[in-house]
Amino acid sequence: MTDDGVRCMLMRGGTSKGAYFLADDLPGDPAERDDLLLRVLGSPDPRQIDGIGGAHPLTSKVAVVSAGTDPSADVDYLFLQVTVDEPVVSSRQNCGNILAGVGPFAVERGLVAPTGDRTEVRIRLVNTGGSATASFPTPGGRVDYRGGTAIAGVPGTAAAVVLGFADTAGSATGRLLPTGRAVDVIDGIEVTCVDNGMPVVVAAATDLGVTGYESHQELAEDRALLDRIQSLRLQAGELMGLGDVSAESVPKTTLVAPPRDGGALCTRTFIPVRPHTAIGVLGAISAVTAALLPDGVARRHARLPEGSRFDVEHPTGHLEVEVELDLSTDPPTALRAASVRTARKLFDGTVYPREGKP
Ligand code: NQM
Repeated sequence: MTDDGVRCMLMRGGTSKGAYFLADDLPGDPAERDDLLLRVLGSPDPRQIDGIGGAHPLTSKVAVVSAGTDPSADVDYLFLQVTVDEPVVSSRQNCGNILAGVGPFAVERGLVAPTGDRTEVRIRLVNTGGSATASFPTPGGRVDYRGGTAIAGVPGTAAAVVLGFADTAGSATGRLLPTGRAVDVIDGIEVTCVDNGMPVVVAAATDLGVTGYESHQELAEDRALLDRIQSLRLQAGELMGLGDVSAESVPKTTLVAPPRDGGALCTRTFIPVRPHTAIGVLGAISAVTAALLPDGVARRHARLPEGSRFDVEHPTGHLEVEVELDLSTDPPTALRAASVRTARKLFDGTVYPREGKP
């Protein structure tokens, strides 16, 4: 950090956008760092007008990257969710979309040396202790963001970033089934609380009076529905051992319905109360995990294919994830998960935080 500003790279990671920093470019003290990030992104303010945040949870994100502290990882990645309209910075969740930019950023900043036409970076997920690998093209020793891979919710195509995950179970709660059950009843509705990379409350859309095929906009305008989602997640937070989650970004809620476009499951996700325009990567992995539980709520609505690849339908298209569970253990054991994303460097430079208190 200099008196004038902070070195920062703005990147699109999957269907999200965030400010990427080297840990060394930020204050070491977490309270000072968070204060700075609120001023960089422009929070709290519904428009984030005086910062670089995009006025939506999907575009109010931060990645803090440093050299790996453990020999099993090339880099450490701390994800921070900056609340748009509250002075809150949370480290309580992972973000698989922002993760897609972490490997390319590590190469851009010289933390990791490229290894030929493709480079694989081993990433420790500092928030939850899990790990991931990201593989992406680096022809001639430079990250190449161009390519032919399309992901729903992002116009055009870009280079594939192949993500693999390990140790996802119980990311924020310590358990794949944080309540110890595949089904709980909250507000008279059956839900499945699951945490395979992301703590998620899964319920049938019809139990909340919607079809599950609404657009993101229709859901955003349904105040009564959003109030019910908030009530569900507040109670689920307690049951999942997360305590009072009123100011937290987790758990998310995913409403499910039978697929209607060739997928395995149709989803509408709330982060934590605003509707997601698509679905998060680890959110989708957790929703599929819920659908694989023989007694879970989502199973009744899913059309599960053979094998471990699942096409998750969401408001703007499809997200394919791979999920492997061992259902012969009690509770089931998460074996591995994977997905393909794209990422793009948008700008690299110096960001100037607003003065004063957030
Ligand atoms: O679940 C949004 C996103 C996410 C999280 C959120 C994500 C994931 O789409 O891995 O990527 O759940 O807040 O960026």
